[in-house]
Amino acid sequence: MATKKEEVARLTDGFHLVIDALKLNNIKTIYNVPGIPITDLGRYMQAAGMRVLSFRHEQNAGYAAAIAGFLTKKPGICLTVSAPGFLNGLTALAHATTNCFPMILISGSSEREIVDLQQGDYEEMDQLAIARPLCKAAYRVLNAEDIGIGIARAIRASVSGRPGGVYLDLPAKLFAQVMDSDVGESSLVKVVDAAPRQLPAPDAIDRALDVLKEAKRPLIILGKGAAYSQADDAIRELIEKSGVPYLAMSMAKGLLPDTHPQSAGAARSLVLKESDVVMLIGARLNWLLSHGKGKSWGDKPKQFIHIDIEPREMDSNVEIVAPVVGDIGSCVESLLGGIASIEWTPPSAAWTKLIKDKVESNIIRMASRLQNNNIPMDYHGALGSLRTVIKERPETILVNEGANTLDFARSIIDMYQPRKRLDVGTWGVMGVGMGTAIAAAVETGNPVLAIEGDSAFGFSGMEIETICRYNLPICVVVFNNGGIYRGTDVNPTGDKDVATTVFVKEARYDKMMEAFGGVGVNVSSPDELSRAVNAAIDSAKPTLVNAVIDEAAGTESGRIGNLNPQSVVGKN
Ligand code: OXT
Ligand code: ADP
Ligand code: MG
Repeated sequence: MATKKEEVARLTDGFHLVIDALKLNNIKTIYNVPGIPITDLGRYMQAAGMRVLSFRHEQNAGYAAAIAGFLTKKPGICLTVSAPGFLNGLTALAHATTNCFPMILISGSSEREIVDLQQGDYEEMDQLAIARPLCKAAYRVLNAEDIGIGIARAIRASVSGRPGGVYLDLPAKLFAQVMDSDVGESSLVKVVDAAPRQLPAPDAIDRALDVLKEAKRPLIILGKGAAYSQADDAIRELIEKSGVPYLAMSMAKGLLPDTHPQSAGAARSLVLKESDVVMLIGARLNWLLSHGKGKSWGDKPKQFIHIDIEPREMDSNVEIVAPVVGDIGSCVESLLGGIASIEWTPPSAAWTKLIKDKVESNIIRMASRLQNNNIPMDYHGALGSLRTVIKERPETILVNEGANTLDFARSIIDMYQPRKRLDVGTWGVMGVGMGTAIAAAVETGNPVLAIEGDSAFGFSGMEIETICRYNLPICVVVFNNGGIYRGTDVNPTGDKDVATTVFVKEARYDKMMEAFGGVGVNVSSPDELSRAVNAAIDSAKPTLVNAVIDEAAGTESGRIGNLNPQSVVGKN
């Protein structure tokens, strides 16, 4: 007869089945905040050799998981406790879905029987119902023998087709369910070809090439879907073989170096207005591209060729004359094949010269402003020095959030390698900074430079303890202008409360980093800033540089002030 010990050794449970299912699918990094009912799950995961990174707030763990998904093409995993922890993670899940990043939010939950009768369980909440409208798919597993299938479904849903966020609900009871380990093992599923290639139809490729070759002023727009697809070589070849000028959306910068002769980045307004045919590769015609509305060159409305994996994206804002539905790698390869088989004429010299002249004049205009060594610094002086840091260290991952801090950095700092610029994404959300920086360091091992507005930093600032705890090679630069947008607003009533956009004057964010054993530096000139950041990257030590910026520099809402509604009755 088997002893009690031998009998237990033949058993597995919900905790271990979750771990085995994730490991079987090569998922080994978890971003989490521990607590009931998942504390032991985190412990067992760590004991099983997984990397379990604990954050100070689930939203930041969620943003980390979301960007891990973008960087790796595998779902980033965020693990939270029930109701409040789940809700904290939910913003990040919705952000992942909005940005088309694969992520799985796994939350423990309370007992179904009590939740459904609303009898007041510990952290009672119908989490599955709440998550469903905010993600691509939502599943709950009630029985341990379904854990393998549940995790397989979540993985496939997150990465196949248009990537996005998936919610997986694991009730507390599930973890302690016991079963024979052989049966448990055979219930696990290794997902085969989680994101199958989706080949475009040949006639869609022919149609796209017909439109493109007739263009007098063609333009290619690369979006973050193109960066995500990791079809870097094919995309470069398409741009160079076709000779078509291109514009990189923010997180697609660096797919080809921003200094590439065909980059129209520094002539953005011109090419958007003056082009007649635009080929979108992994970019949506949303607010960031004025919904595709606006002027075209010539008599006809602008024509769009749209490459995307999601068929419903076509015609979402304007007519798409040549939809190309498929994965970007396959679509771009097919276009290259098509170009090779026809007589391809590159765009006219008149068009490329028009762009080149505008690029050159904008670059010259900007260059003089970048040289200044003003104290206190303005955005150009400070970013001019950081632009050189990235030029000399192109493998550095740049994380960027804020309003002016974001908008100026996007145009001033050239990127040279793919997936090195990570920012606020489609929603323009503040608070992604520290979670993004942590995941970027963890997933790639590269140095990370996070350029943060002082308001933006505040949304996730406590995670600098996490950065120090894991000793990550992250240098955070806080652009400290004492406020949201600017630090100069005054309360019109003259009351003792400061204006709504103003923070404590002369705050020292560097001291926060010192409190956790990291390096804090206070700088007031571009030269000092450059020295501090280079030293931080060389040392690979967690560092926070408090960069004092003129509180009067910058504008309300950065470059999107036009989106602020105006009062018809005027100001008080
Ligand atoms: O073509 P033209 O001639 O026009 O020139 C363009 C380029 O061609 C040229 N350019 C170049 N010139 C020379 N050389 C080079 N290399 C070069 N490259 C480009 O430069 C110009 C500009 O180029 P750009 O930027 O490409 O073009 P443009 O026209 O600006 O692009 C349009 C957009 C829409 C694509 C672009 O503007 C964009 O991507 N915008 C994103 C904006 C965004 O997402 N903003 C964040 C949200 S703002 C607001 O919502 C904030 N909040 C509210 C809040 C949020 N967001 N979230 C949450 C959870 N709660 C609240 C808050 C609280 S921001 C904020 C905090 C702000 O305060 P901070 O202290 O953090 O920050 P500071 O403002 O710094 O104080
Ligand atoms: P940006 O903000 O940079 O303009 P968007 O987030 O608007 O980019 O667009 C990204 C698009 O890329 C989405 O419509 C998404 O469906 C698409 N996409 C993501 N991955 C792929 C892929 N591998 N193949 C094709 N399209 C993809
Ligand atoms: Mg600010």
